[in-house]
Amino acid sequence: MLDGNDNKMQARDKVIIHIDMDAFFAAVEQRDDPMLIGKPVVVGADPNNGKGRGVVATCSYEARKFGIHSAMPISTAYRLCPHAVFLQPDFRKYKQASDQVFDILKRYTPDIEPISIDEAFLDITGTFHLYGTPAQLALRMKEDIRREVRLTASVGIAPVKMVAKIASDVSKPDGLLEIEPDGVQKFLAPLPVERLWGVGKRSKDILNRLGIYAIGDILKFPKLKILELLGEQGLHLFDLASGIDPREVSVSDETKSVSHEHTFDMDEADPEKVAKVLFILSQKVSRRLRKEGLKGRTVSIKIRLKDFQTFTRAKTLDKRTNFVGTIDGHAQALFKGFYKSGMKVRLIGVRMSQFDDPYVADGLFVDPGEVKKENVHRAVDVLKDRFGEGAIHWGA
Ligand code: TTP
Ligand code: MG
Repeated sequence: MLDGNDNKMQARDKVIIHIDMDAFFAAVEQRDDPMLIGKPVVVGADPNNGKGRGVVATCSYEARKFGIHSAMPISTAYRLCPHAVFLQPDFRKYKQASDQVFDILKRYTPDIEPISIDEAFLDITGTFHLYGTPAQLALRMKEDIRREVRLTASVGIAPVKMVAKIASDVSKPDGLLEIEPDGVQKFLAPLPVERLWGVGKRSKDILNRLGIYAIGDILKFPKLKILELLGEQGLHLFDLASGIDPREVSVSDETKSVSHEHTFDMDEADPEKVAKVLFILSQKVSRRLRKEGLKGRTVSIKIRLKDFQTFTRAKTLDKRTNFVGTIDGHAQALFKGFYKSGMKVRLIGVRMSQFDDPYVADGLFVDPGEVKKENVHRAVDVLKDRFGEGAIHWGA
């Protein structure tokens, strides 16, 4: 039963972290080549003496002083600072650093929402006390990243996502800023309105015309007037300006996978038979990935034994794939590594995960061999769609 005090209890404040690596691609390049430290470094398309097409991916803080920024035409960047060091991106290196960083984040909470290759939200409400305070947790996390990955990150801590994100942004680079629940309004008030989520160029112009430049101005304005001019979004703005943002840190990693499993009619003691089933499952996973336009980087297998004990083994690849040979090759190797004589397998499964690398577009590395292989896979898919799974078999 609830006692009479319960209705006086406050909803518990969440503690949310937003973490974002500083000048990520450029920082990795500076880390790996000490000659680049302290210099303007621009990572992006080839500037080709100012005639290059394409854009800047990012640049070091030294290059930002010249006005260079992400998504700017590389020719403009060249004009602004011809003596900068221009480098073409090496995505594999960035992905590796990113994986290391995410592995560190996982030490501090399982509630992680990856946003991009260098950015994530963490809900540390239930774990920060293990490290003292939220700020102490954040400092340790930053220190782990500095020591193990040799990069700097900026961290914002706040009771809601939007404020945590703004806090990490304004503390950059190598920053740490905590906004406590009762300090949120004071923190937001002087910031320009376009800092609020959802305030783009159009809303900003409308607000500016009303004399609203700072977030604090919104709260002083008649609500009805804003509603009239901006509709529903106007009301939402009042909430955001007051620091109300109900969005939760959404941990969606598990849904981002494609898997197939098989339960044996009788527990299987013959590893050769299990291997055959693994191959069939790998084919199904491979095909489903292509159907959904996906490529995964982590192959895992699930093994349930006679006594219902369940195990997983995983391998993360250098490159994303949906090719059956690659998936099956790793699945088989994982199973071989796991199997011990006398085991009886009840269930076996194959899963592919880790699909998105927002900036690691496959189009950047068009390899004719891969294209050919891809076409063969598609042709087999078409036959199987038409004539059934058994219509055609992959050779060894
Ligand atoms: P950001 O975190 O936006 O930028 P950043 O880490 O380089 O710098 P900051 O210190 O301001 O956070 O993006 C992370 C990486 O994503 C960036 O290093 C390069 C890549 N990227 C692009 O390739 N194109 C883009 O337009 C942006 C914004 C980023
Ligand atoms: Mg960043």
